Amino acid sequence: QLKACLFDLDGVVVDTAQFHYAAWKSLANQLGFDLTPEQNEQLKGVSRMESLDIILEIGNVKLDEGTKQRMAAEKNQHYLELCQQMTPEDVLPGVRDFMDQLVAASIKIGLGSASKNARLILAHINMLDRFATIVDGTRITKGKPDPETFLLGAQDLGVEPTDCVVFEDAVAGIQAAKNGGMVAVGVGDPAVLAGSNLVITGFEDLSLATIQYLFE
Ligand code: B16
Ligand code: MG
Repeated sequence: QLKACLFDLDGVVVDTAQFHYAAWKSLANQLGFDLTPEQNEQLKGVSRMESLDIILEIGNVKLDEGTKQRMAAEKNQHYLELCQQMTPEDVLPGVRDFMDQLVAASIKIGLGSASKNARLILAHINMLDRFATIVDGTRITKGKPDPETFLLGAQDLGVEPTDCVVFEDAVAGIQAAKNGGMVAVGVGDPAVLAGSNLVITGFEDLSLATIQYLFE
């Protein structure tokens, strides 16, 4: 029975995925190679340092630990600069309406993000108080596809993982939800998000009944 919905942040609630991509791409370019949108899919939902490792592998570049820390910090600074322009209007279409349906049906709402910037982003879009719990990159020890992010969220909300739906735009996130025994709804391209119980292109016109149907 559906009791809680756990939302990923980047790429689900707000389109910060484009800013992450732009910041990583410019770092790759600086190192002398390109980062394609396909390669970028591997970075979604993955922590900052793990993302950097994947990028360095793509470019076949080896860096010492100190340089890696500096590059990650530079990427984050660039990312945050891009995020400065964000306002409540940048919340993806239909997200607020869908959450209103959840509230009306007494279904709990939580956030499950790998990002250490999650609270800052939520403040920009004025959504900090929409979530009964916020699990972000500062709270977890094992990133997606490990289920820790979402299991902590379910625990905070006092619900069983099997009573939760996870909304995710990342392959790693869908795997994390499945690994945690939750229903996984992909937000994006069905070809990329194989393994989801359902893939939606966005929240516009999504009715709660469609999600509840997944529990029958
Ligand atoms: P930060 P999500 C993830 O957020 C992003 O998808 C991923 O691209 C990013 O590397 C990760 O957060 C860490 O973000 O550098 O801000 O700590 O999709 O799990 O909400
Ligand atoms: Mg995401």
